[in-house]
Amino acid sequence: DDQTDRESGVATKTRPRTQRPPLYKVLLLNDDYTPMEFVVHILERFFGMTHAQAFELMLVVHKKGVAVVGVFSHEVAETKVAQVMDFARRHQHPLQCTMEKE
Ligand code: NFA
Repeated sequence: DDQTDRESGVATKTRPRTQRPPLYKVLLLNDDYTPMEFVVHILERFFGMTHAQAFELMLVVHKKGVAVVGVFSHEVAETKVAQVMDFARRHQHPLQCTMEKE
């Protein structure tokens, strides 16, 4: 991390770039059929939100069409999406959950 100028011999500090793994946004999409309370339950169960937090975010998705419900590593984001999609399918709701690189 110390760089020495070849001509002057002056040492200067360069900041070593720290590698951080990419993060992924998990998105929840609105639809006309999934019950509001089911969405609230998903946000509590898989995203660790309180009932109040979950209700508030469900309303954002309902009103805006989509919202970020969390930001995770690729592996964790994939797991969250799979858990939501599987739970929705098992309850025969059309709820959609996707992920995208931040
Ligand atoms: N729009 C749905 C309804 O009115 C509720 C909903 C919210 C669905 C967020 C999906 C995501 N029942």
